[in-house]
Amino acid sequence: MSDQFTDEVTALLDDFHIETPSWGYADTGTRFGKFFQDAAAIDINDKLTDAGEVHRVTGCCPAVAVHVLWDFDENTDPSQVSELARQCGVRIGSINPNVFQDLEYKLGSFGNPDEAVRNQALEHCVHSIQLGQQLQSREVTLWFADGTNYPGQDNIRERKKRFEHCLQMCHRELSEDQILLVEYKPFEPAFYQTDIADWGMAYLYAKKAGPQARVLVDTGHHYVAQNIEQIVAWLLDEEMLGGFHFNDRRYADDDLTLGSIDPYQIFRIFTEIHRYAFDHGGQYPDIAYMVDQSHNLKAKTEAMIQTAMVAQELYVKAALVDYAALSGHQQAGRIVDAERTLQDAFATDVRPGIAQWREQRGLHRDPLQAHRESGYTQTAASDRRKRRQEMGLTQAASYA
Ligand code: PSV
Ligand code: MN
Repeated sequence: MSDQFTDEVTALLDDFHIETPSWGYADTGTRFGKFFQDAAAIDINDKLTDAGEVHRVTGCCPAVAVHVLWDFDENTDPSQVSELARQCGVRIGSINPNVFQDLEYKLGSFGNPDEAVRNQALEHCVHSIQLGQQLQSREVTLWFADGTNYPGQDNIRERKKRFEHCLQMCHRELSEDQILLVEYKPFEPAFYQTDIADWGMAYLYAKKAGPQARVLVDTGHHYVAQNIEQIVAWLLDEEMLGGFHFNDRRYADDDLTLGSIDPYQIFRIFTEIHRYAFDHGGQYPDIAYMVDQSHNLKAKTEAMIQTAMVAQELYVKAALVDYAALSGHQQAGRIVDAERTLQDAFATDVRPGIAQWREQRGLHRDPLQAHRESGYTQTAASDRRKRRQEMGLTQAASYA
């Protein structure tokens, strides 16, 4: 490994940053209930502190995604949040408007048949875009729970037009530094038809919205057996890939830890990115790498550290592919050799090399060990347990 672990890969790791989500540090659950954790974050302060801990030990998670309704209220001063993040050693990353939980959105937000509700959703998104400007954040990430549950429930073409219009209105509000990311999802919570069901729809909406809109690929938002790396390759080729929400899945949008089920798939996605750079004189595409996971069973900060470590490993493995040899094999139709080129890189143990990179950057060789030895979770648990008591918050598991 050590002779393969070139300066080039070290430089790649220096540039590989992955954003963690504020919602991944708070208590979450399934529709059947929640298993509360004493160390789970109570407020934005805790979330930023946890994200700071993840960055402290991994050195690759400098930004935190925020969800507007979950992290801000009318009394929140954005400059204070930025300052808080700075004190925690991180910065505010993508802004996620929330037009899916308020009761008005029962029939949708941008797709709602009622213009007043569409305007309410638009207003919230515009407010989120402005919040992004105040927080000096670049990505505005749009995900919609919109869709219908029953055939005939609404006019599908009309819903499309409503979306096109609202997305164009959002785009008009962007500053020149901002990027609008359009996320797709094939089903859930809508089960008959989703208004942005796949990458093609997201692509079309983004194209129509304006030049600063791109597609966001959430790895959990695909049907089983979908070839995600092909979607990535196509979006790269069209210069329309804006970012990722990383997680793993087995059945649906399971929010499992990246690479826990199918690490080879994430590796293959990364090979498309390295291959793009290889074909473009070493120029890497400008992509926002973000995690979208809520761990219900694992300790949350630990799971986020594990995620960042896995992301680094798979990114580096994919960088080790001999792309010149691969091109030659592809050109000559040597299928077995081409496939072996990928498999050889995937089979390489890159962990010692990454540990060495950490050491060179003043980090512990093993971020999880550093985190555990610090006693961070125990301290957070006792502090937050006490605060919950003082605030009168109870943590009884509820089952629906
Ligand atoms: C929806 O399933 C999603 O992937 C969107 O990105 C949301 O913002 C996030 O999860 C949290 O609900
Ligand atoms: Mn997502």
